[in-house]
Amino acid sequence: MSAPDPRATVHAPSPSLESRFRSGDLRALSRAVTLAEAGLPAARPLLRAAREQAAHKPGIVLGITGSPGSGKSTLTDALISHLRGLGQRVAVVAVDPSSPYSGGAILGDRIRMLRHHADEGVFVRSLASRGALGGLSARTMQVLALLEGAGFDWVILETVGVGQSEVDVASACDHTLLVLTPAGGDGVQAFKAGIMEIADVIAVNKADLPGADRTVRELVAAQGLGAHDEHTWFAPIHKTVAGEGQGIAELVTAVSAHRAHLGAAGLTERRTRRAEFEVRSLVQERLLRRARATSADLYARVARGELDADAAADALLGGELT
Ligand SMILES: Nc1nc2c(ncn2[C@@H]2O[C@H](COP(=O)(O)OP(=O)(O)OP(=O)(O)O)[C@@H](O)[C@H]2O)c(=O)[nH]1
Ligand SMILES: [Mg+2]
Repeated sequence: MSAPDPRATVHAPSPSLESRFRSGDLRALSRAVTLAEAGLPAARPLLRAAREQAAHKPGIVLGITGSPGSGKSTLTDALISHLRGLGQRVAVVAVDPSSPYSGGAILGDRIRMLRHHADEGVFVRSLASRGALGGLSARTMQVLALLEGAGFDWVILETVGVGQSEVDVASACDHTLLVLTPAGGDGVQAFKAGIMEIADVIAVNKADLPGADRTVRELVAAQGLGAHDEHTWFAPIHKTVAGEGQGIAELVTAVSAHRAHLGAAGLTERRTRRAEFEVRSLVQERLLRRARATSADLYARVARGELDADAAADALLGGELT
């Protein structure tokens, strides 16, 4: 008999990791997050356990998006303080510090949020992973599921408000908070870019700067332009000054109102959509990995006209070459 592969034993889930995770042990959670982030199979039973626990006691999984510098991190920090004051446990995932857009900002974010570090009711983690198509990675969604399963009442995902991840956030979370500012026609831009459609709640942050009221009026007007009926949810719009904690209670109330609007059926629908998005992302990631690993010869044959691109794609997907 050959010796056991040491790598297999290092990452094998000890029976107690799952039970410690289930009992809300923060070290076990930390370990689970690390395993999930690395995409290791040992994370799978923990992910199932997390989903099972969350089904009994769903948390509020809130995605925050908005253009760079709009104040997402400052708002997140204010939300942590406010929610802690209400006795809620809060987990935060800040995504994509590797992005060229966020520069070194994430470090500042972490330092700011570190003031909560001694608080067992707060968990902050930043993730570098990016999805195959530049949006959120399936690993990020799994980390959200783990945090929720660990019993956090609120799980907040702060994304870089650029490109695909800005839109993905709505598929990865139960509720989406869009952060805009009075500056530079932010609201009109969001409307044009279709970002407003994914918002369940809107913050007009930096309301201490001129133009906040006008921005709110423009947003309200833009909301009225979209198709709607008596069931349409109009994202509540609140002015905030994140650094001062102004408007934060109103945002929390608005998110809770959206949860009530969704109801049990609406929440199940969102959760199914989240799961679908995660599975689809995994499929994309795997297929692209396979496509990248494919020998250049396949592509050379397409380039020479010996094979058409559809046939090459079929071959990659494991189908017959036609
Ligand atoms: N005047 C004013 N400044 C604010 C407010 N909220 C945040 N800021 C400032 O805006 C800057 C950017 O804030 P962040 O919270 O880092 O913004 P962000 O959206 O997380 O930025 P990225 O993660 O880099 O996209 C910081 O200098 C904040 O202090 C506000 O309500 N009013
Ligand atoms: Mg930030």
